[in-house]
Amino acid sequence: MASTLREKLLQILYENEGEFISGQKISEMLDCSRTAVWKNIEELRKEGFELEAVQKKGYRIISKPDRLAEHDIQFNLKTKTFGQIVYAYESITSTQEVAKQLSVEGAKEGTIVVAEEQTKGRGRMNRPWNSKKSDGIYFSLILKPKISIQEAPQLTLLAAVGIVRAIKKVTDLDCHIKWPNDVLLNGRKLVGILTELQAEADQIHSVMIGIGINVNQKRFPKELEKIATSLYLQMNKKIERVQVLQAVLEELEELYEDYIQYGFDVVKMLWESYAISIGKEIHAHTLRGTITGTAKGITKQGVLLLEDANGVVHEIYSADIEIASTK
Ligand code: BTX
Repeated sequence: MASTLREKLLQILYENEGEFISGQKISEMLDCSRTAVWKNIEELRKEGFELEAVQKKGYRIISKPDRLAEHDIQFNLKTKTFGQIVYAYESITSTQEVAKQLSVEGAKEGTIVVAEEQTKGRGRMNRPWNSKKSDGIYFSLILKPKISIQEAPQLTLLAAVGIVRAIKKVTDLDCHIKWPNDVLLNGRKLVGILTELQAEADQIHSVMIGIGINVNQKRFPKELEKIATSLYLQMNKKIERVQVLQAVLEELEELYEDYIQYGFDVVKMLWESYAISIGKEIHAHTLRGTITGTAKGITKQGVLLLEDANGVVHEIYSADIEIASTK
């Protein structure tokens, strides 16, 4: 909801995108002086908005800064609940931490927490997630599904499918999924997904899906150079992060609604169509050691099935996957 004069002005400019709107008309709509309009226009310019002012015609928006603020995310967002409540930060430790706190306090399903930068962004097993300022998308989505704890890993797979589809829509790039949570582009990690639960006994209170998408990084630190990629590195041009985030929220909501209504089957089928590991020989590095075998597929719970050389099929609940061959 637009509240300050600046936000209301921005909303008017957005709604008239491409067209001029006179200072007089804006001042009438906002019930303020033309000087106040002009002052707020200057404020927006300082924030990085490019605004054209032409005598007798008025103002119009030329370009907006690539930032992930509440208003930018919600403008033209075609969802019912996903992203309709936004907590946006310049810099925080981890969006997952804030999302957890918010869900304890009763945050609604679909609420998102987004940050321009994370100082302690993390992946699974507390591994760090590189979250450099303004280059990537770092956000957490709060869900309250009525599913069992055993079914929760399905949501990681659902998220991966939604992200692949959203990236295809915005960039026409084809990503692949490596079980359970890697979205790869040309064999390199483009996206990381971290699913965490708040639950009691077998009852889920909330699920926090943390998503990190590499968008405009031009380079990565040395340790990630060979394993990470960004949309910029693949396309050689900057991509508007808001556009990617909106597409991700829209795809996720659509899949999630179907999932809640009809179950995991559709997600499973789509997931398998994007997966690169199925049918290949892989090493599954688990906490209890490494198992090598052929990836057969996933179960209805989203568990990976791995057949070893002796024909024994292992159910893999959590592991890092390394593809051993391309046969
Ligand atoms: P993961 O454990 O599968 O991957 C973590 C590993 O990925 C790291 O050890 C490192 O090798 C590599 N890595 C680190 N940063 C990047 C990067 N930017 N691009 C590619 N590879 C990288 C993946 O965990 C789950 C990551 C979730 C991140 C989101 S961001 C919003 C939310 N908040 C938060 O703290 N985490 C999630």
